Amino acid sequence: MVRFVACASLGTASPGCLAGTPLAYFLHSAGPASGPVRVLDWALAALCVGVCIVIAVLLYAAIRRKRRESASPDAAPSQTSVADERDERDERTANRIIAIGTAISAVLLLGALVGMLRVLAAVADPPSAPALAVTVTAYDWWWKVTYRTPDGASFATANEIHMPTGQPVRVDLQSADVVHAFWVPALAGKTQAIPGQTNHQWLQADQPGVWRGQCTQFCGPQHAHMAMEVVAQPPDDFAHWLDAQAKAAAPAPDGAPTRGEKLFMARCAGCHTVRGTQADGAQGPDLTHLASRRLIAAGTIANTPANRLEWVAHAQQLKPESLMPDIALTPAEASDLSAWLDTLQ
Ligand code: HEC
Ligand SMILES: [Cu+2]
Repeated sequence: MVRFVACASLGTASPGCLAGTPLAYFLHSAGPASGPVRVLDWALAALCVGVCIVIAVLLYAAIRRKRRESASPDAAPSQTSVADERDERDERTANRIIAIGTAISAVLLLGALVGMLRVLAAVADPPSAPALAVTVTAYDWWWKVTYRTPDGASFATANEIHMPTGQPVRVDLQSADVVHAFWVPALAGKTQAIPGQTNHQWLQADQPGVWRGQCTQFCGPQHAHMAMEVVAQPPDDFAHWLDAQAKAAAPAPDGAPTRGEKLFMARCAGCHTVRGTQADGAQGPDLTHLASRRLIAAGTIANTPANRLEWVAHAQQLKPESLMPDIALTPAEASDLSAWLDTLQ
């Protein structure tokens, strides 16, 4: 926790500093859509700490006064007029303190309101028109990401949003089932994904890097395992990535489907699409370039060949109630399938 706050407050995005901490970047800003929000975060945090300190001082003073009063019992009857005068004075002071306190609170709260409105206005629109728009559709419990290529075609990936650095990207946010919310703290505030409507937000990353995001609207048993990553790349690298992802899966070298591919068509194609094959299921993520992704199951596990097989066999243990069933395979089938999944680069 201490390391986390220290790293985040220094504003260092160095992976070494924050690596391994889920959503470690929520106190760090990596672009202009989140910068003003972060300033507001820290200002409000400072204000709250200030209020806590004032309350602590008041409590201390009240307790001390109580102790002093009980130590010196009421004045003798002959002194009542002096005591009355003191009470009156005390009451006047108390009223003054209440008035000043109310005024200070009102000014601070109004200041916070003005600050918030200014931040909302500052992040409402990107500095320039977004060159790229991606559609992010929330599903129980993963994210479909749809891109349009410069020549007008479109294709989908899952749970990993790539974007070029230094320019705003518009996110058109939809939901396929229930209400979800999309939040990549380092890049922008959160926006809800609501069935039947499209909400918009924009992201911009000043530097190349990978930032984690998370569903932030409770959407069912696997809500906590509904993360995604935003990968910001220099524009040239991004253009290459887009080209490669737009392509269909590479066919087998001799043209004939392998045993692994056939198995996939029989057991997986009803739910998953692999472009360039007959698999065109829409219930699960597009797997055309599965092996190129960093994580699977919506940011839950590293995308290694062993983990992919583990996921196929035990999805219900790794992500109970997820809409991917456990699929029992013999060791020979598993290795055939694995060999084919490896080719989906
Ligand atoms: C009944 C539909 C269904 C079937 C059949 C199915 N899947 Fe899935 N699969 C899903 C869903 C839904 C997800 C998303 C789960 C999540 O992350 O919550 C998923 C996720 C995955 C992922 C993770 C993808 C990513 O990028 O996160 C892989 C890999 C995968 N499935 C492989 C397979 C393979 C291989 C088969 C066949 C042996 C298969 N699936 C059969 C529905 C299905
Ligand atoms: Cu959720």
